[in-house]
Amino acid sequence: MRAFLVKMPFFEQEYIKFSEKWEHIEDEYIGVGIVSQILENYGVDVDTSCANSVSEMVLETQSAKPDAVLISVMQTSARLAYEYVLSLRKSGYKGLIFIGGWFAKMAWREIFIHKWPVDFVCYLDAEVTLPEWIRNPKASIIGIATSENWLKQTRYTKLQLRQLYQWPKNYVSPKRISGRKTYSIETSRGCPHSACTFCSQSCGNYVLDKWVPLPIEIVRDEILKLHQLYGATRFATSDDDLLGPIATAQHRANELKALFCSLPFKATFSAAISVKAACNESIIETLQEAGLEKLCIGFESADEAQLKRYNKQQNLEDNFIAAELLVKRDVKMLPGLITFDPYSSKDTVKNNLLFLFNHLHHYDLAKLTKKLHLLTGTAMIKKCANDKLLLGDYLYYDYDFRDPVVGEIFKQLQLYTEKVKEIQKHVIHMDTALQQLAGKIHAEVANNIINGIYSDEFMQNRIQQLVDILNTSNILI
Ligand code: B12
Ligand code: SF4
Repeated sequence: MRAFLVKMPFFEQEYIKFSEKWEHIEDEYIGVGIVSQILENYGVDVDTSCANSVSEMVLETQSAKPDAVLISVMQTSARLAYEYVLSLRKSGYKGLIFIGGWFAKMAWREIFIHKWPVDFVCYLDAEVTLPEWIRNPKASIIGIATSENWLKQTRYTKLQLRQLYQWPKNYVSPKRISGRKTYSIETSRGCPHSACTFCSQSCGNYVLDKWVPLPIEIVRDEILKLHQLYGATRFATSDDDLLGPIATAQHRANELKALFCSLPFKATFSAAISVKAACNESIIETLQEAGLEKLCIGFESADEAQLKRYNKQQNLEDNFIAAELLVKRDVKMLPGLITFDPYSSKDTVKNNLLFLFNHLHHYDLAKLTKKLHLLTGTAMIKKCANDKLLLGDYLYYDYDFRDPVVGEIFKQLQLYTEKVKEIQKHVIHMDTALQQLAGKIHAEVANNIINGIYSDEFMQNRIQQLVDILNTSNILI
C-alpha cells in the first residue's frame, strides 16, 4: 500500500511571530510521527506532505499516487482539511481518505453528519487502531468509524472504549527529523481531571483511569535514542499533565528526577503540570533538580466566577499560592490564562491582567488578547449555544461577548497589539530586564483600556517610548 500523510497546517499562527512560546517549544507534532512509524512498521510506503496550501497539497497528492491519504487534523485546521478533501475528490482522486487527530476525536460524528467524502475517521489513538486497519481495512474496527458503521459506533460508552486502551504496552516511538533544537517526548497520556468545560480532554479522553504514565524505562530509552541519533539534550514533554493525580505526583516527580539525573549527559525539559501540583514546593524543587527549564501551567483565570465556569480542579487561592511559589523559585513559565470568554466581565479582564502583571510578573503581548477557542464537542459549546452567543459552525466556532463593554476592551487591546507587534518582534531578542520594561508599557496601556480610556495619542506615546528603549539598546528598527 502507498500512503500519503498530511499534517494539516494551521490557518492561523499569527501569535508565533511575537510570542516567547517558541523559544522553548518547537513545532514538532509527534502524533503524525507515530502514525508514520506505524505505517512503515507494517510495510506501507509513506510519503509525507510538505505543502502549505490546499492547491499545493492536491498537486503533491496527485504526484504521489497513493492508495490512501491519511490526514491529521486539529480544530484550528478543520476548515482547511474540509477544503482539501473536497478539492482532492474534485481533482479525480478515488483512493481512500482517512481522517484522524484531535479534531476527529471530537468531531467524528459531525464529519459523517455533514457527509464529508471520506472513508475512515479515527477517534482513538493510532497505536490502538491503525495496525488492525492496515492488516484489514475492510474490517469493522472500534475507534475507526465509516459511513456504514458510525451510528453503531456512537453507542459505545466511554467505559467500553477505555477498556480497549493499552497504550504503554503498544508504545510506538515516533518517526523524527534531524536538526531540531528540542525534541518532543511523551511520559504520559491523558489528564486525571478531564473535566474542564473548554478542553478536549474532558470529552475526547479515552485513556483508562483518565491518565496513564509511560514506564520510566521507556521514557529513558527514548531520550537516549534521541541523544544518540540527533545529539538531543532539550526535551519538550507533550503530556497534558506530567505528574498525574495529585496523590502520586511527588512519586512521579521523584521517578523523573532519578531518570534525568542518571543520564550520561545533562538534559533539560519543559513540562505542563497542574496548579494543584505547583502548590507543592517539594514537587517544584524536585523538578528543578531534574532539569526543568520551563513550566507550562494552566492557571486559566484569576477570577472566581470564570474559574468556576471553566470547571478547573484548582480554586482561586491555589492559583495565587502556585504563582507566588513559582516566582519565588524563579521558574520560567508559560502561564495559561484565558482572559476573554463569552461571559467575561470588565472585572474578569482586570483580575486576570492584574494577576499576570503583578503576581506572575509576566508581560507577553499575546496574553493581552487571549481569547478562549471554542472546541467542537466541549461543554462550553453547549452553554454558548443555549445562551445564543455561538457563531460559526463545527469547523470553527466563534462567539459574541455577552457584555458589549468587554467586546470594546477586546477590540482596543487588539488594536494596540496590531500597532505594536512588529516592534515586539524585536523586543523578544532583548535581555530579560528590557523585556520586562517593555512589558510594563504594555501593562500600562492595557490598564488604561480596561478603565475605559481609549486614547490613540496615549498608545502612540507609549509605542514611541518602546522604540526609544530599543534604540538606546542598539536594536535598530
Ligand atoms: C504540543 C501541543 C501543541 C503544540 C504543537 C502542536 C502541533 N505542532 O501540532 C503547540 C504549542 C503549537 C500547540 C498549539 C495549539 N494547541 Co495544542 N497541544 C499540544 C499537546 C500538548 C500535545 C500534542 C501531542 O503531541 N500529543 C501526543 C500525540 C501522541 O497525540 P495526538 O496528537 O492526539 O496523536 C494521536 C491521535 O490523535 C491519533 N492521530 C493523530 N493524527 C492522526 C491521523 C490519522 C490518520 C490517524 C489514524 C490517527 C491520528 O494517533 C496519534 C498517536 O496516538 C496537545 C495535548 C495532547 N496531549 O495531545 C495539545 C492540543 C492538541 N492542542 C490543542 C489546542 C486547542 C491548541 C491551540 C488551539 C491552543 C490555542 N488556543 O492557541 C493551539 C493551536 C495552534 C494553532 N495555531 O492553530 C488541543 C486540540 C483541540 C482540538 N480539538 O483540536 C489539545 C488536544 C489540547 C487540549 N487538551 O485541548 N499545541
Ligand atoms: S485543561 Fe488541563 S486540567 Fe483541564 S481537562 Fe484539559 S488537560 Fe485536564
